[in-house]
Amino acid sequence: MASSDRVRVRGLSIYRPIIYGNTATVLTSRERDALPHPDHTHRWTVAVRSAASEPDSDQVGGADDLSYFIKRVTFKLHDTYANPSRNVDKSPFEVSETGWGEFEITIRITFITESGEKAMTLYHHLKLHPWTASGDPEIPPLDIAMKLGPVHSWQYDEIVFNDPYQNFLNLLTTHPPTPLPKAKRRPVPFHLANPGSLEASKGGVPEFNTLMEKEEAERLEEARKTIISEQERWRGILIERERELQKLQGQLQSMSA
Ligand code: SLL
Repeated sequence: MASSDRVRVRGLSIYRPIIYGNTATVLTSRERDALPHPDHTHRWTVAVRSAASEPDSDQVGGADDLSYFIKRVTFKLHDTYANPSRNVDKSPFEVSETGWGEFEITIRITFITESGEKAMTLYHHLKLHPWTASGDPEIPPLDIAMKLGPVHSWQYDEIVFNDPYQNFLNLLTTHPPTPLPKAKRRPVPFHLANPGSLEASKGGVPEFNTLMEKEEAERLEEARKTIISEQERWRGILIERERELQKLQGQLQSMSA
């Protein structure tokens, strides 16, 4: 390695888009019978993948192999699982299991040694049950869930490397990420597409696209406007009540005078 490789390129940032999350399906009664765990109801896969999907694939994301910069992904499962800490040292960075319950998975990404980067920790709530009406805590029965098809819960993120080492930067630039499609070719991940409805679960295999960022910005802007108008409304109510208080205090004073 040339000594210039160990030089950091100051002021430069480079990122790689990833997704992390899970897919889950309901086990058929035949599949359940074949398992050593009769109480297991679902088969699921938790993964870290490139954000872009292979065209016409039934998999969310994963068009690019991320092992050129990721050395290991550790998925820490619930303690009810045997060997809950699962190390995956090559692509695809994923773990498939069966089970009956949802829980929080800790995902630790270790980068290749040459990167000089610290490991990164992400959290994902394993989702088995379909997206239901917002605020509705009810879990649809398994036969209905089975008809709705696979459940998808994926989060888009960008891993940013600041002041990268020259050799790591070279490595990254020789592996440009597959760009996301500009327009919607497939349903976007359900909870973003249609927060709330059971129908939203029927969308098929979702895909991330560049429009989603714009739509997210629009949702944030909408929320900001709602908050400002609520603030205005409450300020009005406060002023009115204070006026009333003053009036009543005045009356009280003149009565006791
Ligand atoms: C719950 N807090 O009560 C969660 C825990 C644990 C899930 C869920 C399989 C374990 C095994 C499994 O699904 N664990 O194979 O014994 O909902």
